[in-house]
Amino acid sequence: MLIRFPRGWELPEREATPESLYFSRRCIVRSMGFAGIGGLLGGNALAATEGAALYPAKRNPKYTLDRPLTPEVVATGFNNFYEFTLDKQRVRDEVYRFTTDPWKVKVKGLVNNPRVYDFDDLVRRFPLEERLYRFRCVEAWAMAVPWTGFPMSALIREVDPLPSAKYMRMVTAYRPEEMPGIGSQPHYDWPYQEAMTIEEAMNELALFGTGIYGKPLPKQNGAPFRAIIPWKYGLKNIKSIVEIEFTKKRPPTLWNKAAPTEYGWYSNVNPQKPHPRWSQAEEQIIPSGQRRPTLMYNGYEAFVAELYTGKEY
Ligand SMILES: Nc1nc2c(c(=O)[nH]1)N[C@H]1C(S)=C(S)[C@@H](COP(=O)(O)O)O[C@H]1N2
Ligand SMILES: [Mo]
Repeated sequence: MLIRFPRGWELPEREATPESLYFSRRCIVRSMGFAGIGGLLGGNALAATEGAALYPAKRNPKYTLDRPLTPEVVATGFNNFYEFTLDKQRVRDEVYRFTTDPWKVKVKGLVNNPRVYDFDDLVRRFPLEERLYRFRCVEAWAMAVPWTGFPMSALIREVDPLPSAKYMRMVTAYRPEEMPGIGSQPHYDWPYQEAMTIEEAMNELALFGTGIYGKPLPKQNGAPFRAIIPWKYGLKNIKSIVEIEFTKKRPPTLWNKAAPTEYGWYSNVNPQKPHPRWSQAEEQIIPSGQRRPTLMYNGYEAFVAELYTGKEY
């Protein structure tokens, strides 16, 4: 993984939508309600009213931040999604071929209720909420994002893992014809895969994400369905998930397999554990470049420390 800090990160004027403008637009949309939006958008009425019914989801006030939210234009314009390109500022321009509707998510392996969810059903089946979380990439840049999604635990309870299941594996769509980065980086072990223990996935912080900034996920952020695991490095937050499998054996993961000394299987945020080529003691907030001390478990120690007591990762 290349470190490319957004030093001197500058936005063209036309893209720099002030947050205040964005929020007032959102309020207008909300006050128009169902009929207003459908009427306005004509042909797109169905999609628009569906979106209006689900987004913005109610914010869960339990999860608070110690820093301002990252501007939307930054979080949706500076992305890691290697299936498309390694150039973070070009991901959003390379996703146009990627089709995310219809979308199915297959849940299989050691469960009592294996099933295939249609994303449109999935997103209605489990109540959505908004949470403000810190987000920390292993490359040492950090942001703060309003995610929409639902706890992984809700889906896990429904599929009901067998007692022998210990791990949850997640797999990204593999579509070389829509994802130019797969062909240009054949040395990675595609499809992108991630995994965690079921115990970790049952933690209240772990979400399946469907939205960001009060709207459905844009493709560059992992539409329509991704993992949000705020105490782990960004690379664990796998995007565009098509398959979830419950296993007895620990599944391999793309980055851990590619470079095990650089990207641990657990990849919990830890200021004391340097990457071989850089310190993790500090992080750089995007887009300002402000430096802050990295927090143990990204500041979520109170929620997750007990998962790891007595263990060495
Ligand atoms: N499928 C897939 N998921 C992925 C990645 C990727 O390259 N492919 N990159 C990861 C990394 S390294 C980071 S930092 C986050 C970035 O998420 P964002 O673009 O929404 O900020 O996505 C993670 N999920
Ligand atoms: Mo990352």
